[in-house]
Amino acid sequence: TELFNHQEHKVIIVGLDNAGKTTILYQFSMNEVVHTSPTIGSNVEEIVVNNTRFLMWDIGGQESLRSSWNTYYTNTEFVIVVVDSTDRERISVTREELYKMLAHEDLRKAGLLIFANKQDVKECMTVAEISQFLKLTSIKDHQWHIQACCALTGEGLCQGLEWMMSRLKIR
Ligand code: G3D
Ligand code: MG
Repeated sequence: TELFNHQEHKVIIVGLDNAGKTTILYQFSMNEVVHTSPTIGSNVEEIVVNNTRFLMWDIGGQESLRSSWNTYYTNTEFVIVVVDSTDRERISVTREELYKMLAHEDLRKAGLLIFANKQDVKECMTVAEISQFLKLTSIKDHQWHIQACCALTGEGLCQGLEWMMSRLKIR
């Protein structure tokens, strides 16, 4: 056990149902794609990267569960928002949920990582399009970063983690 490394950074993974949250969490925890089923309730994994420990909570994204996201906010250091880049119809719902979260007192200091997932799918939205839809450049009171990824292959996921690690260092 790591006696000197007791600090754990709490991360919540949010996003609409089917965005790829569970697949990302499995990639982080096992480094392989496993069959996933819809998240009912929540799921938590501890991920250790270069001696840094993240406790990642995968929070269900179905409409009925979204109203309870705020029960997870206490002590959260990073919010990972997973976007299904193929889902143009629901990106506005994601935007609504995003700004609701950012306005929450308990997330005042949280960093925001957006995964533009499913980049392997032809004609998906690009990072630039998603940034525009989500009005990311208007976010001045949170550190944020958007990362293209494909949860199925794991592409882009490490870069997202690296951004989180880089934010920890400059605090
Ligand atoms: P959720 O936990 O956010 O609800 P899941 O989402 O992780 O359960 O993923 C929902 C579906 O999207 C799954 O498909 C999963 O395989 C698929 N998916 C996740 N990431 C990617 C990706 O990067 N590219 C593609 N093409 N598909 C992805 P199924 O068919 O198992 O429901
Ligand atoms: Mg899930």
